[in-house]
Amino acid sequence: MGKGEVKTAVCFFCKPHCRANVHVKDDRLIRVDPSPHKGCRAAKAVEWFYHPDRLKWPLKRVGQRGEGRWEKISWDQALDEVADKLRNIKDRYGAEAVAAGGGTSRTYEEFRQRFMYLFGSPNIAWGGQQCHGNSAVVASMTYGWFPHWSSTARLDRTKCIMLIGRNPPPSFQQTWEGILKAKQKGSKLIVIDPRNTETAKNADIFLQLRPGTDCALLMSLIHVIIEEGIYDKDFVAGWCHGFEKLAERAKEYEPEKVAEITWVPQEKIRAAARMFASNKPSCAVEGMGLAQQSNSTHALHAKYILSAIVGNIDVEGGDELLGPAPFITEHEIELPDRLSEEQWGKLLGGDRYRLYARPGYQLTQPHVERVWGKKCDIAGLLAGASVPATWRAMAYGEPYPVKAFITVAGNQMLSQTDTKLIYRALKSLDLLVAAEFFLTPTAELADYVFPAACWMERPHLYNYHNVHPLIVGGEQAVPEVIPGEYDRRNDYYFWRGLALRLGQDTDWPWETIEECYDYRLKPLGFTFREFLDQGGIYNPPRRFKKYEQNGFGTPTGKIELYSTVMEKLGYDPLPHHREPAESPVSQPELAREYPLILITGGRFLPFFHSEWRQIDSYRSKYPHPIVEIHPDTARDLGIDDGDWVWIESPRGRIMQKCKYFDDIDPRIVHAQHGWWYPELPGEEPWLHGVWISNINVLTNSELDQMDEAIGTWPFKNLMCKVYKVKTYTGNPALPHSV
Ligand SMILES: Nc1nc2c(c(=O)[nH]1)N[C@H]1C(S)=C(S)[C@@H](COP(=O)(O)OP(=O)(O)OC[C@H]3O[C@@H](n4cnc5c(=O)[nH]c(N)nc54)[C@H](O)[C@@H]3O)O[C@H]1N2
Ligand SMILES: Nc1nc2c(c(=O)[nH]1)N[C@H]1C(S)=C(S)[C@@H](COP(=O)(O)OP(=O)(O)OC[C@H]3O[C@@H](n4cnc5c(=O)[nH]c(N)nc54)[C@H](O)[C@@H]3O)O[C@H]1N2
Ligand code: SF4
Ligand SMILES: [Mo]
Repeated sequence: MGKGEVKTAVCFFCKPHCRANVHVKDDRLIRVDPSPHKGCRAAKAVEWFYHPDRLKWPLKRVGQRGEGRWEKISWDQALDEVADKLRNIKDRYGAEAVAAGGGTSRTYEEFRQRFMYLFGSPNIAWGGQQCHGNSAVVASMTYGWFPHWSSTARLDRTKCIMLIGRNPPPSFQQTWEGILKAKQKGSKLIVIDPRNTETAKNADIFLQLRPGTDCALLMSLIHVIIEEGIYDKDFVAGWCHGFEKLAERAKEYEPEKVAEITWVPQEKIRAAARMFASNKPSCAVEGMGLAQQSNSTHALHAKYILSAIVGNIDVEGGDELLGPAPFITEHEIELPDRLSEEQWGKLLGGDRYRLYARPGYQLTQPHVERVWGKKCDIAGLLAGASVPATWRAMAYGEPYPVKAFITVAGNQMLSQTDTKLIYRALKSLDLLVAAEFFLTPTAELADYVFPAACWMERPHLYNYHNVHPLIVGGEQAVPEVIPGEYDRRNDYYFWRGLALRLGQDTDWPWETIEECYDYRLKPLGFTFREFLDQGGIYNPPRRFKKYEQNGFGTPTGKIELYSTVMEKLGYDPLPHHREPAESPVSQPELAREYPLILITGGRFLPFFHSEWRQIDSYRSKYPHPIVEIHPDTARDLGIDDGDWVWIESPRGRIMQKCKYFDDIDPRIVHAQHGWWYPELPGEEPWLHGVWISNINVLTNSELDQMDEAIGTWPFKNLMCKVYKVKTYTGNPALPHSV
């Protein structure tokens, strides 16, 4: 027996991305030291790593798509065959007929971009439109940078924190720890959420709003702050563009009127405005409750304006604009300018959601680069093709056919909007390739599945898309390949493998990811190994008020309360409330049949999106999907606590288990996302139970129901009805696990 070792890797089981100690002996994973964060999944790393369902070899489909019959093949054969097919599709339909995507950032996304741009396709369709990508783009157009909330140290200096649709106890535990500490030091907490969550219960002021009305609420806060003259007059005069026009617009949002729109009492609106403006530095942190709306651009713009007029920008404890890290950034690796403008013009959805496409990028990015002095992308990496538009191109060939899709680290059948459309799209393809850990419902529909190395099996240099200067490094702890046992490779190997076979050789000089990291760290004067040996963390001192030297990275060099970018793109330059595309107010007819407002996907422990459902020690404790319903509503509908109920929207119905939940308005229900049943068969029609409890069977994909400038799909403002699932005593007709 060899001697045990401890290696430090960057953990990707969840968002803190801790450097985690991985104990290894004779190439076997022994354990990972869990972090102190509540619900740390690293404690289950061994159960996850050696789970019998984890993919070990590349698989090639035999039989019909979705039939669940696979042949084990080598990496070389799989890469050769996929590359051939991609070449054929490009020859026949053009490079844009190949799209690529993934989910929340989990891997080396920069190489997906590099591969695709060099291949000639702009169509990268991932989740950024509804998760942080939209925040980053709106922040870029307003501030010329994205104030990133990932650091919690800054909360030490914060006097008032406003959480807008963010519920950190289950979603960002480290942020929650920071908030609790800040509260102990006297910081105020304002929470805006339709549910009275643990977060809300800790708030000094809780604004329990109607879903999808955040923009009206935030504009009303702005109204009060301007009306009462409690904004930062010097900062506004010196550094903000368009205050007069903003003040004019804000007049429309009197608290009296906004109370009706939002269901938030006007006194609370006034109190929150005063608290936020008078306890400084304050900072406003948005979450998916704000970001996943059909009016997300305006709601986000209003949030950024609110912070700006009280003078919170780039001050310690406020909304800090930290700038990029001084190394070769991910964006420099991506090579977006190698794609011709002609090909950029084909970006799916780019003509409609222009802020999130090339036009928006071209209006914002040069100013970002002017101020920060390098190709650091805030506006661009996160932008891309409209996801629903991409599914439509696959399913219907409109506006042109998309014939191949490569998904790395995404489970779209569970995580993206309108599962029926996605299913139709994936089934229409000539080629679906997935790089995965498990045979998810999405991977089950693939032609080739590549077994990916996980975070313990790969090195990583983590900087979260250049949004801050912090760099974290971790080493590979466990081998990717143990002959005869498994043959996994990291996602860099996958992309480079395809690239080399498709004539991109000169652009991929680094044989391994470590070599690429050596190259990226050169400006800092050390190699990747040296960086790890020094402790693997680069965290330069933060500097504030940097705009005093170079201005802000926007077209006017000021914070754009009035957005010249939006104006040029043909959108309203100032925020306005737009009713959710699907709401009792915008669609009273529909509301007769679907009377309840549906919000989806509020985070909960221990799960992370659709992952971990096959891990017995978790599933045995959390076996079922939960829909929260107010007891009054449930009783009226004859539903008991714990009953299985159908949740139905105009798109379809699924079932979850009712939990009586007092802390929600009786007119709203909240359903969990990410539920599939790995224990059910993988072949069609089962697809591991993807149609049973998956909330995205109910969400929508009509292009005119998405946010107008970015294309965000609204996960948090829809309509539904609920009713009890029929059961017959003594004969539970449902599958055991359900
Ligand atoms: N209705 C509703 N839907 C939602 C949300 C909601 O609130 N409501 N939230 C949305 C949000 S914010 C997001 S970010 C998305 C998330 O969407 P996804 O990221 O698609 O969700 P996951 O279930 O985490 O799927 C990721 C898949 O990638 C695999 N994977 C993980 N790491 C790696 C890796 O390093 N390499 C490879 N090759 N594979 C890997 C995992 O096994 C998993 O199957 O879901 C969205 N879906
Ligand atoms: N345990 C766990 N942690 C996770 C994840 C996970 O899947 N599981 N996913 C990670 C990812 S990718 C992300 S993006 C983050 C997301 O984490 P958060 O940003 O916290 O997002 P959610 O939990 O989706 O929603 C936050 C709150 O928004 C509220 N909300 C719903 N509709 C509205 C609305 O219209 N307005 C307002 N103001 N609030 C509303 C919900 O009630 C919920 O309490 O979590 C990350 N962390
Ligand atoms: S599971 Fe999450 S909290 Fe635990 S070590 Fe990994 S990143 Fe950190
Ligand atoms: Mo996300």
